[in-house]
Amino acid sequence: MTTKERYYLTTPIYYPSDNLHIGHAYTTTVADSLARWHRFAGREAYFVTGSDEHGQKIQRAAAAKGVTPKEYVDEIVASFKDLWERLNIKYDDFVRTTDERHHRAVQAVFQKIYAKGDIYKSAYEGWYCTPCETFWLENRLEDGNCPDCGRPVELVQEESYFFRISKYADRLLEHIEQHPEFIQPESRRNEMVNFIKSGLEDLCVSRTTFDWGIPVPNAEGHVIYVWFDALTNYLTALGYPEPTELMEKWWPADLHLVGKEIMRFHTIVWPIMLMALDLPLPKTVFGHGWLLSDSEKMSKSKGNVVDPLALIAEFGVDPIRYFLLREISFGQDGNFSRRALIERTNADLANDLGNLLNRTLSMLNRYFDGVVPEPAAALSEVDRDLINHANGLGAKVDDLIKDLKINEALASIWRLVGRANKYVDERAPWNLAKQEDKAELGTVMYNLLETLRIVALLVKSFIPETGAKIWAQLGLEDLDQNTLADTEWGRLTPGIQTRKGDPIFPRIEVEKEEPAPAPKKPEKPKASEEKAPGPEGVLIGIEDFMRCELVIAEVLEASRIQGADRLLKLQVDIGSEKRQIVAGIAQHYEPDDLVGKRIVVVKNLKPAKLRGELSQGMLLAATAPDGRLEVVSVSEAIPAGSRVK
Ligand code: ME8
Repeated sequence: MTTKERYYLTTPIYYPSDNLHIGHAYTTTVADSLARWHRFAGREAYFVTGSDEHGQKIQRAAAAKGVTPKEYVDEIVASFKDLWERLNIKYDDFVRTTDERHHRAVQAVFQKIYAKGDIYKSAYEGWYCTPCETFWLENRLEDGNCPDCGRPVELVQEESYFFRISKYADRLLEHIEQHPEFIQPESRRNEMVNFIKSGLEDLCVSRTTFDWGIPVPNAEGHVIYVWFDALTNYLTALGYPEPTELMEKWWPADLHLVGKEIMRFHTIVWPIMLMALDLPLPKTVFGHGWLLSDSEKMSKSKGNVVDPLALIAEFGVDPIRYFLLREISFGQDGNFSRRALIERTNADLANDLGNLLNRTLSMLNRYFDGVVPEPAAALSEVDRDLINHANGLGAKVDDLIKDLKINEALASIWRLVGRANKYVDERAPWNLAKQEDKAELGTVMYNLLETLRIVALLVKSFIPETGAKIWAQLGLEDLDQNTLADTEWGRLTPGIQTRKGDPIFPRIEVEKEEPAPAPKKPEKPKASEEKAPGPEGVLIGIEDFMRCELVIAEVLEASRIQGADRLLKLQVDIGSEKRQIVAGIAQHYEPDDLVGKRIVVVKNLKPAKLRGELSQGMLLAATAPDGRLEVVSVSEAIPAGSRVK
C-alpha cells in the first residue's frame, strides 16, 4: 500500500484579548478550505489552530475587567470555538497556550536551547509595544512609536534571558536562498531578506515585570516571552517533546498561514528556534494580506472591525466563506464591504450557481419528471465544449490550490458554471422539448446535471453547505465518499430521482433608497413623440405582461424589522399558500394599519433576502406627489388568490 501524501497546516493562534473579527475568520477559512481540499484530493491533512493566552496584553485586559487572566481567557476562547463551529471550520487540534501539554513543550524548547548555549542571561534596556508584544530598539522606532502599529511604546529595563539569534543569520539566509518556496509570496521574501541583512539582534526571551506566562525553568521571577511561547504551539500539537507518532508523521509543517504583520516572527525567530533545536524547518510560511475597511486595516482600536457572527446571522455561512476566498487576491490586501459582499453573493451564488441548479431541475421536472435521463452517444459541438470545460477541471483546481492560488481556483470553477448557463441558452431545451424524439433533450439535461454534480464536488471544500445542498437536490448520496477522481465526466447514473428544493441562494436586495421626490408632471410630449413607446422606450406585448403573476393577498400580520427603519415584514395569504413579504413601506404605514388589507403582490418574483429576512414576492404601491407611498389594495369582495390582470 502506498502512503498518502501529507499536509500539515496551521493558522496563527489568536490573542483572546478581544473577540475575533472577520480578519481572523479570513485566515481560518482559508486554512479550513485548504485542509478540506487536500483530503478531497486524496491527501492526509492535519489542521491546527488555537489561542495565544499569555503575556502582558492579556494580563492587563483581565485586570481592567477585574477578573483573573485565566477566567478572562476561558470565556473568550469559548467564543473562538463557537465562531469556528458556526463558520464550519473543522480543525484537528486547538492548542491553548494555557494547556499543560503546551507548558511542557515550551519549557523543553527553552531548556534545550539553553543547554546548547544559545540562551544566555543579560540585562535588557529598550522599548516594548504591548499590543504587538514586540521588543524594539530605539533606532527602529518611527516618531518614537511602534513601527508596526504606530502605537506608543514603553521603556523596559529588565534582567532577561537572550536568544542568540544573530548566530544563525547566515544559515537562515542560505536556507531562504535555497528554498524559494519557504517564504511566500515573493514580495515578502524580499522584505524578510532585507530585514535579516540589516542585522539581527539577539532576542529577549523572558520578562520579569509581570507573571502571566510560562515560568523559565529554574529561574524564579522570569516568565518566557509570549512569542517564544506562542510559536512553540506548532510543535505542541504533535506531542513535542515526546517522540510521538504525530511528530514523526507530520513534522515539518507544510504551511504556516499567517497575516503579513507577523512574518518576521515566523520566518526569522521561529526557523532559528527550530535550527537551535535541530529540527527541520517548515516548508512554507505564507504571509497573506490584510482585510481592509475603507482602506484601513481592521482593528478593534480603530473601531472598524466587522463581526463575523453578525454577518453569518444575516447572510448565512457560505456567502461569507465564498466572499473571503473569492474576492481577495490571495497574498494581497483586499477591501471588505457589505456592498461588495452582497454584490458577490448575488452575482456568483444567486444568479450564476443558484440559478443554474434551479432552472436545470425545473426543466428536468417538466420534461422527465425529475429523473436523470440517459445521454445519447451523439454529441454536438456545443456539448463537447461543455464537457471539455468540465473534464480535467478537478486537476486544474488541484494545481491552483497547491500553489495557494485560492481565488483563481474558485474563478476557474465559476467559469464552468458560466459555461453551463450559456449552454442552456445555446441548447434551448424548451425548443428540443417540442421534438417527438426526446434523445437530444435527454442528452442536454444529462450534461447539465453532470456539470452540477462536478461543480458540487469542486465547491464543497470551500462552501461545504452549498456542496451538500446541490448534492441532495441532485438526489445523490454519500457526498463524503467522493474524491477528486469522481470529478471525471460521466459518473452520474441515469435513473436517479432528483429532489428540487428551494433556491439555494435567494437574491439579497440592497435596501432601497428613500423614495425619490415625486417627479414633476411630465411635459406634454411633442407631437412627433406622441406615439413613441413608454418611458423605457420599449413596448411590451400582452404575453410579456402575463408573465408577471399579480394576485390579491390578504395581510395577516405585519411587524417592523429591528435595525431596518424602512422595512416592514408582512405575513400574507395568497390563496394557495401563506408567504412572507418584506416591503420598504415602514415610513408610510403603521404595521397594524395593513392587517386585513387586500393588496396586490407579484407572486412569481424570485425570492430575495432583505436584512436577513426572506421575501417571497413584492407588493405594489404608488407614490403620491408629496413622496408618500400608498399600497395598492382592493375591497373585501375580492378573495385572496384572485389574479389581477
Ligand atoms: O498575532 N486582515 O494574534 P492576533 C487579515 N497571537 N487577517 C487578519 C486581520 C486583517 N485585518 N486581522 C487579523 C497574533 N488577522 C499572535 C499570533 S502565532 C504563533 C501568534 C489574522 O490575534 C491574521 O492571520 O493579533 C493575523 O496574522 C492574525 O489574525 C493576528 O492575530
